[in-house]
Amino acid sequence: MKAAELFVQALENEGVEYVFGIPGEENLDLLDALSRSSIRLVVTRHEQAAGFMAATYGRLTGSAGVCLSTLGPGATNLVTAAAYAQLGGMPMVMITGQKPIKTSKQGQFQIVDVVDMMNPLTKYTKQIVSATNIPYRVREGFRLAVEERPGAVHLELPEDIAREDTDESVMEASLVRRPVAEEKSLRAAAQKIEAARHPLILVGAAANRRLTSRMLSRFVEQTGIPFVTSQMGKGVVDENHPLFLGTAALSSDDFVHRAVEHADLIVNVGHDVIEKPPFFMTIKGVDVIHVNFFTASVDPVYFPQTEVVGDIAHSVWQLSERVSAQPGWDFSFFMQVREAGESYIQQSVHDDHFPMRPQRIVADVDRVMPDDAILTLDNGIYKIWFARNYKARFPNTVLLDNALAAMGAGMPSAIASRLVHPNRRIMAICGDGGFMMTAQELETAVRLGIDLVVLILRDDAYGMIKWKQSQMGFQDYGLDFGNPDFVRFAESFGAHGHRITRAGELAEVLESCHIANGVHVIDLPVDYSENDRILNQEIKDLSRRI
Ligand SMILES: Cc1ncc(C[n+]2csc(CCOP(=O)(O)OP(=O)(O)O)c2C)c(N)n1
Repeated sequence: MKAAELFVQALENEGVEYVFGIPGEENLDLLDALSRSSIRLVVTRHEQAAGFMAATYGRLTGSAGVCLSTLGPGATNLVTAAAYAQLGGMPMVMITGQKPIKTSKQGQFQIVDVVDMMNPLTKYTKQIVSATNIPYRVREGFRLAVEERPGAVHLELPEDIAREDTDESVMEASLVRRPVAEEKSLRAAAQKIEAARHPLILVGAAANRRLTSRMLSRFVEQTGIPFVTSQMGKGVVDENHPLFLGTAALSSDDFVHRAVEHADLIVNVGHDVIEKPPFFMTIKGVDVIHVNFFTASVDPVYFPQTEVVGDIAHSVWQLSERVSAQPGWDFSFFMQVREAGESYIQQSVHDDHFPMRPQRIVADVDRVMPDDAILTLDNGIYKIWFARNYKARFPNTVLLDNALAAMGAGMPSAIASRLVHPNRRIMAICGDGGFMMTAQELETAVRLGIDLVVLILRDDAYGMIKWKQSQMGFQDYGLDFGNPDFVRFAESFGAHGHRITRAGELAEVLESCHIANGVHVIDLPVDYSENDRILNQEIKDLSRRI
């Protein structure tokens, strides 16, 4: 058989269901082999979007998502998605083509050293130089992509190698279990937790795994210790739980930070320094227990005193076997924080102001999304509002990127989420800036015949940067733009377009879009004029009064 066929067999052997991407002439042998495989090719309109889709597939399933591009320009278009997967800890394998490596008559046309280019953005980047290497390169690539900490992998399959004849066969995965934490560290951590006066659990990105979620929910339930989350730790434990104190969406001075400042011990589960963490290490006298797959890297903002290193789900389970609720624990201040934070959120759920303010938008979205629904957030100022006000109930139901924080991932992530979860409610939330970075994928969604809701928060500007600009005392400059008519834009793709004209309409329109079939794009004018006052002053002042 041809090497390209062996390559596709190796992908099938890894359980690959989808390949997202844009083939070039250098991938034609691979494409031909794919056409006879069990794998579904999802052709996109930009390689970056294919990468976002593959990464999201990986994030949701724990198995590597796969994307494909040609050499040179196709591969350079994958760069942002590679960084997205790598920083976000999402398993993804990128396959790129290349000119023949043995003899080529085309000089340097379109040649970029893609393997080198991917080096800082991946866990593993290799050119396949012989058909014989395919089984082990593919196996090693997939192994590394999914292994903690998951990330991006790149394999380059040159045209002449893809065409070689081979009689190699694929390699099977070995049975492997993650190492678990050692007894002494578990005992030390358990003793510290029981001896503390105000212990607090902080849930981070690496805890966003199904089994860890179960174990952590049990730990919270059993011990009664309150918890807060980072942005990418949202949903690991049900945020409607009475012990949930909030998500750290702002860097400091939100209600939730008052709880963090009050804690004398933080059990930091699944912390990843890639996420901007709440700056608790500077708090006087605070003790931090790091529960993670790896030891904490030395960092000026993070230097825990105790480390419980090993499979996180196992460590949390073991801690729950060793820690019981203590009479000396005092959570009364934490409960005041929860009460104050919650009633502040509730104040704006009926705000009829139009254009709508973000707080009411979050409340309306929350109302129409059932517990297992998935929100995929692009990057803009609304991300802060959704992170702090929306209640996620299950792991991986709020797919936001607080690692690379790249604009443009919102809609492609929603498309991939739909392929993984055909029966859940799925909604992309995008700013008008971020949406337009991958808007062409509306065509992909329509062509796939999927049901999808895309909510565009339209302020005709790069709102997040405007907020920072005003916070830093600069004049309003350089951040406004015009927009297409999003309703007609959507319709031109064969999608349905909707425009919200008063606050009361939003929940109703969202509900009807979710019930209807097809792709729905909603143009929602948003008023960000209060962002600065609220995020930088009001929340700070109110939270200080607790
Ligand atoms: C690819 C990329 N380019 C630039 C930025 C910097 N950036 C962060 S948020 C933002 C503005 C987002 O604007 P929009 O999508 O309209 O959302 P808004 O903040 O207005 O709600 C920019 C430019 C980024 N994070 N990613």
